[in-house]
Amino acid sequence: MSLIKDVRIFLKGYSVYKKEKQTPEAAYLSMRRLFSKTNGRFNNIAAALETAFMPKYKFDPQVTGILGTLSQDEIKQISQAIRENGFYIFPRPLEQEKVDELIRFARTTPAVPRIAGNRTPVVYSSEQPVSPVYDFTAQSLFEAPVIQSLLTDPTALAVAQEYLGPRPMLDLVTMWWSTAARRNTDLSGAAQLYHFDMDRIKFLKFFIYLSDVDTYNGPHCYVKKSHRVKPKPVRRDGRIPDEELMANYPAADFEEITGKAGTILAVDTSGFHKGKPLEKGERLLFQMEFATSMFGQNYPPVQVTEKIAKEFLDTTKKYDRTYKEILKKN
Ligand SMILES: O=C(O)CCC(=O)C(=O)O
Ligand SMILES: [Fe+2]
Repeated sequence: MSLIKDVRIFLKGYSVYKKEKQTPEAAYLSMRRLFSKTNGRFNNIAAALETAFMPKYKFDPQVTGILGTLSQDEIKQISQAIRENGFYIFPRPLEQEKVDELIRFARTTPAVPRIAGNRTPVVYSSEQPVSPVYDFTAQSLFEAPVIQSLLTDPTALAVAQEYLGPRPMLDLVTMWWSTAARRNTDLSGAAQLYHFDMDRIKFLKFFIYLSDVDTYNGPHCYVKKSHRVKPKPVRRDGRIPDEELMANYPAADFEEITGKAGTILAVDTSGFHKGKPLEKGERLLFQMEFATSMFGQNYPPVQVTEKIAKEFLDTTKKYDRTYKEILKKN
């Protein structure tokens, strides 16, 4: 399809999204193609246009939260580091109390095995897992007070705003166990082959390791600077074999990010990344993503049930744009 045609489909679909808060599939696919065809330039322009004149949230000169106490300068430096390398590893882990609470949640809340045939939710047990991945539902995540505190964390919001430009929208919240079960069977479905994400026009993910992660139990792998630079031979959507990427980027740019439980990363996953296939053990990971808009992949919104704390809903009102499309009030 020609570039012009993709732009036209995108623009038409964007106006549908603005009206209906749902993106037509064809427009979403055009955006994905335009990202590759223009080496990301299209997305930068579209993000700048869609958020032009949009006011920013005003944060205090010092913002305190899960990322520590950050001055405006530090927030700028973090954003600059992500712009440069595609990711940033925060020096300070998530406080132990929250880590423990998240693990308690993950050991008591049913999760959905990501495996063909059996999608019945189960409470994960480290003994004999049968699926390479167990996903928690967004609904169950939003209903957990500890997760509500992460979703409204001012330091994460401030970093996301600095990186993305406008008042960011929370567009995806996930958490999953990865295991060594059935390894080599479906690495693609488990996001364990290199790929880039392109669900939104521009976005930033926060990852929090909730188990100690070493080279054997699934470190997040990222090709440094690949969010900015994609050599022609690998500038395509889909999963890309390691060998092919290795032929196109210097060996020194392949980062394998290990870390203790509590390690927090900010990652622009429009660069090449994967979870390394596990050889043993398990990995528990929490993830939240902020984006310039919800244009793109349509995910079902989270229902505001009585399990969602009033304090949380009050805070979401303070950051109106961030939560207004992901939460559905009845
Ligand atoms: O498991 C990982 O480390 C990466 C998962 C992934 O591809 C993603 O969250 O976009
Ligand atoms: Fe991904």
